[in-house]
Amino acid sequence: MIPKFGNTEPVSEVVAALRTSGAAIVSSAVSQDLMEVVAAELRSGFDSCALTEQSAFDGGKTNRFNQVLRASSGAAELVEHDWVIAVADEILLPHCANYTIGSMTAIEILPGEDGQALHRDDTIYPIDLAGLELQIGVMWAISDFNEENGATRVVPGSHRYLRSWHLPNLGEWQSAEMSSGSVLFYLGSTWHGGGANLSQSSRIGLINTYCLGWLRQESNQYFENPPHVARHLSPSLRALLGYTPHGSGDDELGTFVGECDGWLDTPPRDAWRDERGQLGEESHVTDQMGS
Ligand SMILES: O=C(O)CCC(=O)C(=O)O
Ligand SMILES: [Fe+2]
Repeated sequence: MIPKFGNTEPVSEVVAALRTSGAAIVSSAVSQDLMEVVAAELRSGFDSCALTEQSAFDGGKTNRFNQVLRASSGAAELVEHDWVIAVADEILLPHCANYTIGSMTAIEILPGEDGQALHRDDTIYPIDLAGLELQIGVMWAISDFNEENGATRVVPGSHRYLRSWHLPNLGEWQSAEMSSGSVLFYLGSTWHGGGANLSQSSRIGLINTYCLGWLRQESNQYFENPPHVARHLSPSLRALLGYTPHGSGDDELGTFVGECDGWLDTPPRDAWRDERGQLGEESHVTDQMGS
């Protein structure tokens, strides 16, 4: 089963389940009212897709688009929701000073769509190390998700198989059934895919991925959310998009000197101002030797 939690349960239990099963659901993390707002904001984006950008992987009866923050201010609440930040902190911060959004994708699976090929999202990165998660996926149920309408299929425990090793049993997938306003967390290494929609109505979700801050983002967030868009967003959201450096001092990555709306010279959260990796000085060595 995909472990499922109420929205008042401790984050630590959700994170423990996510580490063990590779996926976990938090029910009713936000109100249905918010989801109705987001659904209305995304509508014209879905309609203008008109199934134009399809591939075998993306499906022939699925509308998808990025640039979600331009379409929906409600989505900004989802992207930096307390639950998401709490879970992402636990999974990603052990391996980076700060993390960023890898991609934001609004997905509408229409009636008649087939099941998507099961896959891992982290195969975009040419590395696979046991215990090192490169990214997490966060799927918000904008409509209700159930097996009939194409709820995301997840293979519990499949994150434990290295790519170079052997395949988990992909037949063991389970549907991430959840009500509108709920959220599915899954690891980048967890096998999953969109479900077949056998119902008469569409299944609508928003997947945001969050990756280690020293990795290249899956979608270019600076083009998706250029400075004139980013400047209207909160500092924490701008930081999540990458409008702040990773690390500090001589080890900053993605640094920028100049004028840019939205840029933050210093990451807005204490936890993100990390001194790890600073060049050592002789005094550090002698201090450690107790002299
Ligand atoms: O739509 C879904 O439920 C999953 C989509 C997905 O996993 C993907 O496009 O990478
Ligand atoms: Fe995926």
